[in-house]
Amino acid sequence: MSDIQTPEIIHKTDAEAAEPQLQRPPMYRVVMLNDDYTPMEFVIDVMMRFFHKSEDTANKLMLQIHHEGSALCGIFTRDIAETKVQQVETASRTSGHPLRCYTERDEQS
Ligand code: TYC
Repeated sequence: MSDIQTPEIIHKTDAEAAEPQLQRPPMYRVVMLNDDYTPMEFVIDVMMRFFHKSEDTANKLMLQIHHEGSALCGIFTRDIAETKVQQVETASRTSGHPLRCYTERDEQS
C-alpha cells in the first residue's frame, strides 16, 4: 500500500446538487419612539394603518411607548422594514408631527 495521502473527494448525487440552498433572510425590527408632541390618537392610527394592529393592540403599544420610551411594531425583511419607517415618517411629517421609528437587525432570526 502506498503512503501517499490523497485528498478526500466528496461527490454529491445529482439530486443533492440540484437541491436549492434555502436560507431564511435576515430579519429587521421596527421600533417606534416616544416624543412629547405627537398626539396619542395619531400614533394609534399609524399602528393600525401601517402595522395592521387592532385598535386595542395599537392603544396598548402606544401607551407602552408613552411610558417606556419605545416599543416593537413588527419584524420584517429589510426592504419592508425600511419601507415601514419611511411610510411612518412621511405620514408624520405631512401631518406636522415629529413621530420617529427606526429599524435594527433582529439577532433572533
Ligand atoms: N408622548 C406623546 C404624548 O404625550 C404620545 C406618544 C406616544 C408619542 C407614542 C409618540 O410613539 C409615540 N402626546
